[in-house]
Amino acid sequence: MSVIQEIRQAVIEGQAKTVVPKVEQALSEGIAPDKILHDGLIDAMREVGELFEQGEFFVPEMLIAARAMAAALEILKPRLVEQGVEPLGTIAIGTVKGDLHDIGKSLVAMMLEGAGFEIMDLGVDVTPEKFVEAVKNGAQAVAMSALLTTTMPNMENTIKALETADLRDKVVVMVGGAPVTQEHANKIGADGYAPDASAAVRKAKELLGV
Ligand code: B12
Repeated sequence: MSVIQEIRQAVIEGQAKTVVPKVEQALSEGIAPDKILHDGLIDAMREVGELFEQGEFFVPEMLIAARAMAAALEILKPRLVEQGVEPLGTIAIGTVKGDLHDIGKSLVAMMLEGAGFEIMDLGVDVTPEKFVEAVKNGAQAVAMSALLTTTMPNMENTIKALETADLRDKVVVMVGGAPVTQEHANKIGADGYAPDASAAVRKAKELLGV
């Protein structure tokens, strides 16, 4: 089994103690951090989602897999985030109200930071009011993540709250997360959508003109 496959397997089994030295090993073997991320970690979470759907995994298994992934991300973060000199702009990012999934959101935040943006990480379960507050505090863009079909409407609610606060035309709104699509972004009046963290960086640069 290759070290990438071992990493993938350890995340699926939720073995944080195995995954950490394996990621270190992969890095010392010269494997690119984004290969470890995509082929090892992200692919493992996709598999975990499938196992959950098939009724083979339950919430506790998803949770320990997520913890193993988070431990691995801690090691990869310095390798993925290269310090930009001048901040390109400030982006407030969060997972919408009612939704506690934070891995994808944190990954997008990490990559945006690496590309030179200043990040206000609002965390998970973020109310429309908190996003509005962040814009009042200087964010030029709002990036919302949702992983549940039941919380996707809170993206639209946040956009409405920005309109009510008379801030909608002062801020760029980006959305993403596994169930979110370009069509959905268009429907709710977001400015942009991206399917993954690297595409999110490209989209943020395009929308902010930097
Ligand atoms: C890990 C996980 C959990 C963990 C979360 C731990 C954590 N700290 O995040 C725990 C166990 C807590 C959990 C709980 C639940 N979960 Co869950 N979970 C997952 C799982 C397996 C992986 C999610 C993940 O981290 N993926 C890896 C990351 C890297 O991918 P990502 O989030 O999609 O992010 C990428 C892109 O989408 C994009 N992106 C993400 N955000 C943004 C934002 C912007 C602005 C942009 C541009 C791009 C972008 O870039 C990211 C990086 O490439 C998914 C399955 C799946 N395939 O998605 C289910 C899944 C999302 N969960 C699901 C469910 C049902 C639940 C629960 C309701 C289960 C329950 N009965 O309690 C609860 C809900 C809790 C809540 N209120 O939020 C369902 C949702 C079904 C649906 N249609 O709504 C899924 C799809 C599983 C399934 N197949 O049924 N879950």
